[in-house]
Amino acid sequence: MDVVTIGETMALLTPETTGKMRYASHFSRKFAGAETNVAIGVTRLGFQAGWISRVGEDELGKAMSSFVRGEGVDTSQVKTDSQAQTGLYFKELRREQDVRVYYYRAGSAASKLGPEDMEEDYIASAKYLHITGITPALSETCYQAVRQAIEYAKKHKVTIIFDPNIREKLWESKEKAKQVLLEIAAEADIVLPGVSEAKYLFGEHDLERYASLFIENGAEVVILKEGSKGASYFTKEEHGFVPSYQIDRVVDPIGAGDGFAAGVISGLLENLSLEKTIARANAIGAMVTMVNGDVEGLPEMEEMERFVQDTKE
Ligand code: KDG
Repeated sequence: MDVVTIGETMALLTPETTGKMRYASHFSRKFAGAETNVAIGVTRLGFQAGWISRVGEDELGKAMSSFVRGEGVDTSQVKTDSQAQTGLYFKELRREQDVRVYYYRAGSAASKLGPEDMEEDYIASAKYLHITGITPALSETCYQAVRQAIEYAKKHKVTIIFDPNIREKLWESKEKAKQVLLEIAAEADIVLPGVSEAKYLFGEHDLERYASLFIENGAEVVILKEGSKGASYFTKEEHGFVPSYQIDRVVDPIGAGDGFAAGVISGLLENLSLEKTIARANAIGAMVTMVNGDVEGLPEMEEMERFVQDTKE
């Protein structure tokens, strides 16, 4: 396995019309979750990804597992839970700059994930363990599952890549979110915060200071995402900024960060320089925003290369 990830995927319902969702009566049904968005992104680029999760023993759970498996992700570590349902989320596209997300996931099958669902050999077989800040927010057992996975990854020298993915609606308080996210960031080798997430975790600082705070906290590589501008990278030895690509219209921004993470993981798997890795990640993040759905815009390698050639930075 090139990368293993752990987390919840949900049925995603989006109104077929833009504007206030209260007036919508027709919805499209897709599937999405930050972790499978990344796993599918990596798989589409030609690498092997595995997903650890739980789904309900229901129609949505069955369709979701087949969808993720159909995309080529290994689902051998996905358990079916007869006691809990598959989670749902709605994405309301009010206007280009106003996209809202509503969760119906409390008590879902995936929130019952626990340390006993983490298979040591499976995690040890991966080159990268991808962790998001969403999974530990879902429940205490999910938090323990993440801790267990990190312990196995460290034992077997699997590189840990952490995307804070702060979802305030999932946390009981900002203090709790900060405490858990910084604790996990401290265990990670590579962290991928957005600038607003760095601000949430550390308060108002400049980019260099954010990077040194993450490095003092334990990370070796910090990639700070600056939205449509691009991203900066920092290690103890080097730093730089890589601009993103100019696109005419954003159709749906949700999932761009996961596309970015898939680009980072694939670049690192190919031993590209950080600069080339981030250029690829920027391209994939931009491409995801051009299509409705979290994973539908994720490119194959050749498509991504064509986009890079044809699009201005
Ligand atoms: O990054 C996109 C995710 O936020 C979306 O797919 C849904 O996983 C999701 C979540 O928990 O918000």
